[in-house]
Amino acid sequence: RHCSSATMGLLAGCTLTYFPLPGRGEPIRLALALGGVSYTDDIVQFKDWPERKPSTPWGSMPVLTLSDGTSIAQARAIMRFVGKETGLYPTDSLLAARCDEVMDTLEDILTGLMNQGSGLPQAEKEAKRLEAIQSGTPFKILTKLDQYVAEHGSSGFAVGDSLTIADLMMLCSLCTVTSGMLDGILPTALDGFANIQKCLKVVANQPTVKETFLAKKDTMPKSFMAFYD
Ligand SMILES: N[C@@H](CCC(=O)N[C@@H](CS)C(=O)NCC(=O)O)C(=O)O
Repeated sequence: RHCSSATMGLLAGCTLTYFPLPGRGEPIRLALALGGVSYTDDIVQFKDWPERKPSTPWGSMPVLTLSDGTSIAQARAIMRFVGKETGLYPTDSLLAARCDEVMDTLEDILTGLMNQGSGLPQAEKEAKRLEAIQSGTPFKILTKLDQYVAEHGSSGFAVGDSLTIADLMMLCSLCTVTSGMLDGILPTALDGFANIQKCLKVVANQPTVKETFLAKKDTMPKSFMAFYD
């Protein structure tokens, strides 16, 4: 991994702006930590977001701001940018496309579940979400993702034989699914996906990932801590 390029290059002194949540920001925080980048973790409290929103590129977070003031938004665009700078995004075009496939699939799963039952009364929303994760489209996509990582990754990594940004997003998106933040989805919802579980365990136990999570164990959802004693 080319940590020196990250420390000396474009990412030096950057700022990551996001909510006080793992969500879409945590995989970027992990990639920066793994790249040895010292960055400012700009945490926007929910009450302050309406004021900050209009000044962001797309009215959403995460946003990465470089030391010269350049802003980049859209979580997966930031992931690829940081991944290229830190050696966590494959230089091989096909492997890079495999990472993109996994990340786009994770986004489909997450938004698919979040949109499920939106606008319905609480009990109906929860029933819709439960059905989605047990037999609906998100379940079908998860079943395919479980096969995909077995086919395209090895040693527990989602793609290829080493850690990539796809692994970091696997861990953070899927622990968000089981975090309790999505009403109606149980902490055990993903237990049946053996290849996915293996990947989550391997990624969570990368030393820098473990150290990052344990440092904030009091505020991280339980699902992110399930890999440690
Ligand atoms: N496609 C965008 C979605 C970003 C997004 O929806 N971010 C949420 C937080 S995870 C947000 O900013 N919500 C507040 C809002 O939309 O006002 C991305 O991947 O970055």
